[in-house]
Amino acid sequence: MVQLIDKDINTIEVKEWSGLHLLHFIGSSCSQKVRIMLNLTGVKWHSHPVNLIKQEHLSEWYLGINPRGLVPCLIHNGDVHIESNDILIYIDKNFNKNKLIPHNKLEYISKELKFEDDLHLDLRTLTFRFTVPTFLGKKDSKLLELLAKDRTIRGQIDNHKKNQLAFWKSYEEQGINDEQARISISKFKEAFKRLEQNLKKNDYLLGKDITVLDIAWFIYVNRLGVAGYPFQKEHPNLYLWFRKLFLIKEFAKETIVPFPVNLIGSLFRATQIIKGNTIKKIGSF
Ligand SMILES: N[C@@H](CCC(=O)N[C@@H](CS)C(=O)NCC(=O)O)C(=O)O
Repeated sequence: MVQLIDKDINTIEVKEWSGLHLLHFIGSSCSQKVRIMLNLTGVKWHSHPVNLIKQEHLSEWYLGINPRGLVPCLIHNGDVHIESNDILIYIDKNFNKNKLIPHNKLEYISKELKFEDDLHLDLRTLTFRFTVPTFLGKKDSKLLELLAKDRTIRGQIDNHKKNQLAFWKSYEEQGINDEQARISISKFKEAFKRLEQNLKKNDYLLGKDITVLDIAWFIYVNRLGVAGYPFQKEHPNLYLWFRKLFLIKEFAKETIVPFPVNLIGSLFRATQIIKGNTIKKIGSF
């Protein structure tokens, strides 16, 4: 669980916030994941949008709450929780009557969520290669310097952001090249083959009931579907599972993209198809 300790938090006003607060961005996959969880529990929460396009997550104010400069972040009665998967477990433990983590499965689920989180940079790689125009994706160098400053998580200098900084530096210099995209696609192909196997015999990833694993992977499949990953052809059970979850309003609601973003995305993807820059082509599907 990544719950910050007192001295990690530099934006001290949040320590006074009572109730449940989520700092999040509409189009962020990790935020969508947590919002689906909150929708399913029905718990009341306060919304604090953090606009990633305006790079508000790299402001001194936000870095004083989440030193990693990432959304989402959950604040419960002044306690600050980061890392979306840890937040899912926290919500399930503290607010959820209809448990989405069966009591004897916490260890297994935690391992699987770690596996999913380890693919997050690959998700970002494919998102930024296939769904976001480079001019929109680039970060302000001054803000990256702010992010690079040493800050602590649970009292220790946090090295977690080194990978992120390396990602943004490389993105600034050369965008996402074919080789980077291929590596990320092949990791997902392997991960999805395993999920496909589970779904041959089960309705959901862990059996007959929805668990947090379904929430976590739903979001990845949604994002990669937008990026053009051919789920229906490659992983038909996963495709049907996604469609089934999409019929549940608590899930569907979080995948809606605001009109201007959707329009820019659609135009970008259309030009990429014309140029032959598609996930199908790069991934040799
Ligand atoms: N492991 C983190 C990853 C969070 C993450 O990467 N969030 C993305 C949005 S989905 C973000 O804040 N990106 C902003 C950026 O990298 O500048 C979690 O699960 O919370």
